[in-house]
Amino acid sequence: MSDPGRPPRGKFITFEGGEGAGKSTQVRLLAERLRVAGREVVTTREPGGSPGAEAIRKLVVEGSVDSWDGTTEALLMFAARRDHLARTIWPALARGTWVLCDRFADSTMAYQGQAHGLGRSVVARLYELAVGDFRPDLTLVLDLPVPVGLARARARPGVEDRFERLGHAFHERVRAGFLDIAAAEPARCAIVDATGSIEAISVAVCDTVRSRLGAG
Ligand code: T5A
Repeated sequence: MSDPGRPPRGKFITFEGGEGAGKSTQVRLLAERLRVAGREVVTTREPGGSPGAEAIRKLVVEGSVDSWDGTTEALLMFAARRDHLARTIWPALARGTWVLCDRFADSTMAYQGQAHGLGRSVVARLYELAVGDFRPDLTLVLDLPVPVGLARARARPGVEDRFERLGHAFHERVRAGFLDIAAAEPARCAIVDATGSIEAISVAVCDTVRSRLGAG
């Protein structure tokens, strides 16, 4: 039974996947559909999503590939995440707003933990310190072959970022990392085939939100 003295907690939905998987596109489309259905929705992203975290984003996403090693990257990601949670995500959820987030901690597990070789236990310890026992209500893992995602990312306007310049093998490890996470936590995660049209993927995303969370 809900506590009448406390506002309802919104849902926290994260979108994960490799470069160019279509996360930003699908965050925007799901937000539009939820708003039409009458929900308050905040869209946000990682790294970033609060002024402090956006400043950290600039440090990690820009510059040369070897600016940071995997450990430093993971520490920066969790510093940004802590600020993002405290200033943006948790206050919105407490108001009953739904929060749709373009990447969250599974990206640190896949990129720094798996692809950079930092290891699952180190990332899990940082998670515990920065995030505690808070978890997304639903994580949509947008999955597609690495060359397709990189081609999409490179075709969009803007400058190629540090991570896009890492090699094919790195991005294959990232993809495997996300699939491992989804296999290990099937109650939280759903894999969405991201190779189809934007509209077909949007329908799959909405169906998953409806079946898992009873809305969308
Ligand atoms: N990172 C992040 C870590 O290493 N550790 C961490 O803990 C975190 C949080 C920055 C980098 O930070 C790393 C991972 C990243 O490399 P970012 O800026 O969010 O993260 O970079 P990406 O997530 O890679 O952003 P992209 O814009 O490349 O990918 P999206 O958001 O998945 O894709 P989207 O929606 O922008 O689409 C890309 C292009 O493809 C088109 C779009 O129109 C767009 O042009 N597109 C499609 N085209 C055809 N068919 C479809 N179905 C399409 N869907 C989208």
